[in-house]
Amino acid sequence: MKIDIITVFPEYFTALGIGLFGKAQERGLLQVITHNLRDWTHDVHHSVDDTPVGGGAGMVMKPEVWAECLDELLGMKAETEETSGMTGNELGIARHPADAAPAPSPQETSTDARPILIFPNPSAPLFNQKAATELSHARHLVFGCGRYEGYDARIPCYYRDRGLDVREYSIGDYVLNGGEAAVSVMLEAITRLIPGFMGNPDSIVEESYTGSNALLEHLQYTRPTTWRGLTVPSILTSGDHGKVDRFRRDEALERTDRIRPDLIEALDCSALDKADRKT
Ligand code: 6GU
Repeated sequence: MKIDIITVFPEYFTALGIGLFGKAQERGLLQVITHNLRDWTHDVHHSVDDTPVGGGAGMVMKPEVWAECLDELLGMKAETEETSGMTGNELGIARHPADAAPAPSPQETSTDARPILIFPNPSAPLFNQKAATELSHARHLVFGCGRYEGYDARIPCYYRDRGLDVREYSIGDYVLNGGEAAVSVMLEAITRLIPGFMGNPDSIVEESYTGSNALLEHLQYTRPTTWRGLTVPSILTSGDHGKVDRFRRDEALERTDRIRPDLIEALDCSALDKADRKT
């Protein structure tokens, strides 16, 4: 998978050389290129932002700089004012960035050689395991990290209108100063699902939020079985695999109901087995 990251803080991503992510790059499974957005500016101050049209606090990232950068990375021919036409914006009203086109199915993305453009945005739909799984099938991801109050809403709109798969995601209901932390979170969730990335592929099968279960995981213990007076549940040391499985399943259901009742509500009933207690 090829990954381009556009940011005004390329140093932020030096951490991608660490651990499994670094190893995956050495092995050629991932090719990560970080780009400094300021390299596409032409003014002496290398400015990437301007005040919001209509007033308000903060600064908004300018569309021209982003477009010069994205056109180059995506191998698209630059358009001038005269040739751009009025696509998608005939009335002069920019489409809201959250009004993203429906995401293609995983089957489509897995065979799709088109780059996928991803903009972190606190006002966008939530990034989740389903999105991570879908994106792990892509051949080329381009992340655009916004800073300040965000980026001009016409940027995602423009590339979507030109047939690109453009996604905007938030990573949670809180505000960050910029998209860099969100991109590193998304990248970690996506890349660990690429076949060959993990040392032990089994470890991604039984986790929370995966499979048809989408339950929180049961608790984990290692030796010693008694530590500072605390003992692991005796069923786990019984050697009875059927009982261990049942115990873990009950614990997963109980914890999910208590900590994330929204996941129980969303549970597919066909994912429950007969022995699952009604909660
Ligand atoms: Cl994707 N960006 C920013 N700036 N803040 C966020 C976020 C993204 N997701 C949650 N908060």
